[in-house]
Amino acid sequence: PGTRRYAAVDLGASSGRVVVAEIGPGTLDLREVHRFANVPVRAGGTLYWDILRIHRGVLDGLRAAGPVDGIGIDSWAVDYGLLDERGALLGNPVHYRDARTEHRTSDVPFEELYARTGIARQPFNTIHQLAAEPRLASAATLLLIPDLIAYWLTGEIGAELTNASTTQLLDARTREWDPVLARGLGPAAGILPPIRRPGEVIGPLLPEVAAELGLPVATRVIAVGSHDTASAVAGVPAADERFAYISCGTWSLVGVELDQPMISEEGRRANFTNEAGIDGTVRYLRNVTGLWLLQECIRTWSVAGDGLADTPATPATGRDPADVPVVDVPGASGAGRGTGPGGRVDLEALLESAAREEPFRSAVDADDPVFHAPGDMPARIADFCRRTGQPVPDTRARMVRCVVDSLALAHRAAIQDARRLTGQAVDTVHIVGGGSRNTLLCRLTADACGLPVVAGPVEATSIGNVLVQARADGAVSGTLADLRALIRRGQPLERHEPSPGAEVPPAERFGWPAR
Ligand code: ADP
Ligand code: LRH
Repeated sequence: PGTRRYAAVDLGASSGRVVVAEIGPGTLDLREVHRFANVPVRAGGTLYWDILRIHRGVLDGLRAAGPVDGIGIDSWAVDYGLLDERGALLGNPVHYRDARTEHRTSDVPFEELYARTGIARQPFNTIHQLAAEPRLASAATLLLIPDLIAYWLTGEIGAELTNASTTQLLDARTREWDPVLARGLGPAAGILPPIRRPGEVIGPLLPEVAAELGLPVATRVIAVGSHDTASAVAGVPAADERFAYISCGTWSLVGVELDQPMISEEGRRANFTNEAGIDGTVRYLRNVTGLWLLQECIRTWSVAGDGLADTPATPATGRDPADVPVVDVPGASGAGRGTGPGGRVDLEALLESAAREEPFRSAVDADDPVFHAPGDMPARIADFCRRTGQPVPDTRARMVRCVVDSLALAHRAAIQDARRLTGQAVDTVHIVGGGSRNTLLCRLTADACGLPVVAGPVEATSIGNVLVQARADGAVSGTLADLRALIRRGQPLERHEPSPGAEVPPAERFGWPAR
């Protein structure tokens, strides 16, 4: 029983990474071997993922990983590629932040969609994107992003369960495609591939891929929780069941883990979703607009250049950042540094100055749809504050403070709702993902919730990914709780107690309009 090695391919909306885990009896060691920016491209008025660039990043990462006992792939949810009948990709996958679903969504009433799937209302859910999809008539197969990468590696076709649940086409109870919703796709009903479950072997590498990567042909790709949030929640180092989690990156996915879907009118109104988790669990959570707000501020400031070092907060160049690619974020060595064309926006320095600003001077409703599309986020935040009679953040530090304060309020609201809707006791809030590095946000979330926050691991998603592979391969055994115990033992975690006497104002104080 020596050490076994597994590669996690984790594709986030802001960056992709390949992590190698060495797993021995009771030990888990991780090493990031490759990281690349995930930069969407606008062309002909549509916002696309640069899927071949992403695939090249995956191949480079797997080459750097060297021989492994398994490869698992996860990514952001809902987006897909379409294949023709010969297996060729029909154009670039469209980004879930593209505007096409503003004009066209599924005809099925939301109440019925929720009753069948348990999935919350999001205009970008796959079922809605398909209603706005012009390429459907030529498509033979739909593959979600991790399934598409797995297909290019192995030639095998399937739809991994956890990510399939985010399409809003899956029956929440049977965990198979909902036959009525699938028939609603009309002639395209047959494009949905068979469901595969986390832990199933997808297949060995195609010989030509193995040769290109310098890996043995027998190297297997194993299905994991291919929805990044499913792997992240599996990677939460919870000690018992009394926890809530925040998977905090581009989005904050805030909720609790359940054994069964909970489909209620109240949950529907509160926009809580029932996504499929590992081992039959349900991720009962709300999508909170997360560090996207900060990412877009930084991108805007990078576009604006150097003239705006600290004040004013809004760019003066007149260039619309929506037309400029998302900045190159984390390099393997400088994770978290927003380095734009000028490389001048330093996230950690900004957060330090934000921490010195007056708390809760102004705050925005992070989930307001005005913040969804790429664009000039500082201007939108300023406008929101102006419209709601709040002081407009007039320096970068104040703008960042406003974003972080707003996210802490949104975290509190979602955790309160999750507790109220499920009756689940919550003693600890776990924050995992890149946002667990944001000490200010972790601290304010602890204060707002009045609960201790355990921050880390940063790479919970990759950890959840490799542990599901390792268990399928026999290198570890046990329940999700056993896997979590392994994480707790080996990973650096930081605990933030709520500060004594901290007062976080109620959201009503900020005068937001009802949505
Ligand atoms: P995704 O998977 O959605 O691409 P990540 O989980 O990688 O997102 O999180 C990325 C975010 O984490 C960044 O946008 C940034 O706000 C935050 N982050 C990363 N590194 C740091 C850091 N050193 N300090 C503070 N925040 C950080
Ligand atoms: C986070 C995430 C989230 C989805 C969104 C589209 O990366 O997968 O769970 O809702 O991207």
